[in-house]
Amino acid sequence: MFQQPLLDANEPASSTLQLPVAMSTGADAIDWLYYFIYWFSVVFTVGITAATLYFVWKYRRRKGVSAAPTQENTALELSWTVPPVLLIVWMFHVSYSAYIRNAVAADNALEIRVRGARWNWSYQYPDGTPESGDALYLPVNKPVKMVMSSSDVLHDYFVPAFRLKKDVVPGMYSQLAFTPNRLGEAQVFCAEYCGAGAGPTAGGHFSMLSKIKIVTEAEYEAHLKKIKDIPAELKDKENGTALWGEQLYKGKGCTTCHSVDGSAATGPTFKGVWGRTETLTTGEQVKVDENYVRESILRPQAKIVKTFENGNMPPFVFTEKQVDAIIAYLKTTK
Ligand code: HEC
Ligand SMILES: [Cu+2]
Repeated sequence: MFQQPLLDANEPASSTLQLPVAMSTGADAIDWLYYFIYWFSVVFTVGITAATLYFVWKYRRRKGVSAAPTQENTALELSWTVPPVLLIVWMFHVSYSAYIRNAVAADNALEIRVRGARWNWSYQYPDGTPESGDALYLPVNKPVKMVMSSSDVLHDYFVPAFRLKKDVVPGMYSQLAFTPNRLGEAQVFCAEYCGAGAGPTAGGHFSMLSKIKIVTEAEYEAHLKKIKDIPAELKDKENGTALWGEQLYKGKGCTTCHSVDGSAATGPTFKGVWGRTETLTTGEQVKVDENYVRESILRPQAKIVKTFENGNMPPFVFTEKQVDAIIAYLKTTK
């Protein structure tokens, strides 16, 4: 294994001029390569430009001097062909081994399901627990394998701190393997332009952000335990379930398509949604009740509300308790 010593977020950051702090084991090899190629390009660009300018000056047109015919020079030609080819073959070899190191997961890797949808990332832990916040928690120094898919269009999972980026493609799985080795937070972006929403509250490609929180094993276990249940601070409150539902509504990206103030967006407003009668694309009428909301969240394409045909709500993964909480919240958004 390519295990590196455990680094702490409080230690001086090892970010360089161009790259953010490296937080995974594969990152060092990538950084080395990046800077090698960078300086390689700098040296040759400067060298070739300087030589060109020098020769332009040296062999400029002068009165009474006529150009001598150029001759073949095998030694010179070999010298600018063979060494660069060898260098490039060697660079390919080094890059390919760094790539393979990041493409093959360890046997005991923690398997995380990642779903991309316009415009949020959602996660599922190995035991099936969906991540309810906007951040994935991972224990430090444990190999991770991400199995990624898209619910709608092409996305791209990009974690600069890990030096990793992989397309997330509808209709197939893609994978990422890494071992986070530094406590702290890694920013996640979508690196594939995946559209823009309509309406004032609508999001877009730019808002498809997420975080990976790298924590100790104990903190990871505690977090998993916590997200399966209603947050402790809401437990004893009278309207705790509805407040939890509100947290989920805000934390899971529902706000990008659903308002609670009646304003138009990609999806129907949640203002007065409970008990409302919706007309579906089939012409059928349905009353918004527990079963309808449940189905709308877990299988959004089953019943489509008329005039919202193009909204394309992605399916969400929630526990039963979380669905109950959202239902409780929607009863309150009058
Ligand atoms: C990408 C935009 C988008 C996101 C994000 C989204 N929805 Fe939707 N939602 C829609 C659209 C469009 C509809 C209407 C079409 C349909 O019924 O599928 C809809 C319909 C619904 C309905 C039925 C509402 C009604 O008036 O009939 C519910 C309930 C719902 N969404 C809940 C949620 C929840 C909860 C979330 C967050 C966990 C969420 N949605 C996130 C676009 C979205
Ligand atoms: Cu995207």
